[in-house]
Amino acid sequence: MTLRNAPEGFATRAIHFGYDPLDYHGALNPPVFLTSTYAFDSVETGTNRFTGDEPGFIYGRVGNPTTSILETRLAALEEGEAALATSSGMGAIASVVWTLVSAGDEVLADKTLYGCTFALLHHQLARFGVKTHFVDMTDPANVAAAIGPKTRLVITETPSNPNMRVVDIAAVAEVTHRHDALLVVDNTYCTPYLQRPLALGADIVVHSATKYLGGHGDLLAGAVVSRKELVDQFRFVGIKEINGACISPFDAFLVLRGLKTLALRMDRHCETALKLAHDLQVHPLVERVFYPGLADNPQHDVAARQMKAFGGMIAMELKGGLAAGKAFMDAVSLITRAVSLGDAETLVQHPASMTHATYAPEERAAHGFTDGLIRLSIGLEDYDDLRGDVLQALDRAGR
Ligand code: 4LM
Repeated sequence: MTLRNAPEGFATRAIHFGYDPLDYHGALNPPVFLTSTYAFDSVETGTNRFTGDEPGFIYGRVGNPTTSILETRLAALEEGEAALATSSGMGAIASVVWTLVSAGDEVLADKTLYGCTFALLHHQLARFGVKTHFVDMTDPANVAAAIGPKTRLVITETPSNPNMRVVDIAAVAEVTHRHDALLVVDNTYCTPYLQRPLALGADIVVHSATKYLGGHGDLLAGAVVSRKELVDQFRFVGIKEINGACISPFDAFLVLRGLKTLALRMDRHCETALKLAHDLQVHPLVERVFYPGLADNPQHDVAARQMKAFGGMIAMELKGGLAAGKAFMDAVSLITRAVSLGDAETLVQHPASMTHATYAPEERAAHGFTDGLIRLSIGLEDYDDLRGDVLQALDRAGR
């Protein structure tokens, strides 16, 4: 896919692309168009907009001028032709999946995914005659072995939620395309600042914009970026006719505001996470740290090749297992006990009982994460304060 607006750098595009204040009375920020419907100047215009013969807005479920600015900007940042903003990350994933699969099709997914994505693919699609197979995509040979003539979609997150496994996007894209399937990459953990899956060969990128893109824990949003032909289908079939998961214009405005500082925030998230991962790795109470920036991480080389930096998420297991993990989480004071990620505040949560409670205990074991795993979303606080809280909580957990 071609890079739109190529001469400008990432941060410049994140601040400016797709909006000229002089088109809107000089307003520095885009107006929020709070309207559900749009007037047609004649029946003919309305009819032509419905057939697609004339450009223009029809109804808020399929488009809004504020949202369009966000979509143009996200497409430019992900190096895609077009984007669709949605009401949440699950809205984005559901729009893609429900638009593209039919009864009898199969989906191939990586073995660890965000809990509700797993639930959609494993529990819900099965009710409609679509079977999902899960394989460990950290080895692309497993994709080659499991993909078949019925495989419509190959789906992965990288790094994966919650245990930070890294999948080689280019290698999996190559296998996927040999079998005429489409590769979907959930780029929530990285954002386009750290990783651009379309440039690596993926067909569709999905996001929970609730996380780093919004960046402030004050909205729910999602996005899909792909070729225009596919994005049109997600909009006019997925959102318009299947799930109605359109973003609110005000939330689109908030995501645009968040994007202005995305590059700055990601640099800080990554820098702090790398420091903390190193400090945790040598702590006597810590059994294992899952962070692709650590040199002994099994997928460190792939991560270094396809990511600009290693992200702001860390998972770890403590030596005392689940009991020590719970004691650690109850002992933090600066850090907030909460699910979600990508906010200014550092958050800690327990995947087995929270974000990944959709996996049955035996599924958690089969899919490779333990009940003792703890997940940290590293915020933007001063490093010494964050480190101090982690150390005192580990100290109390170890007593
Ligand atoms: C969480 N995650 O992990 P909405 N894709 C990924 C995600 O992590 C999430 C979604 C999609 C968490 C939420 C509670 C990789 C969500 C779904 O929550 O629908 O915007 O995104 O803590």
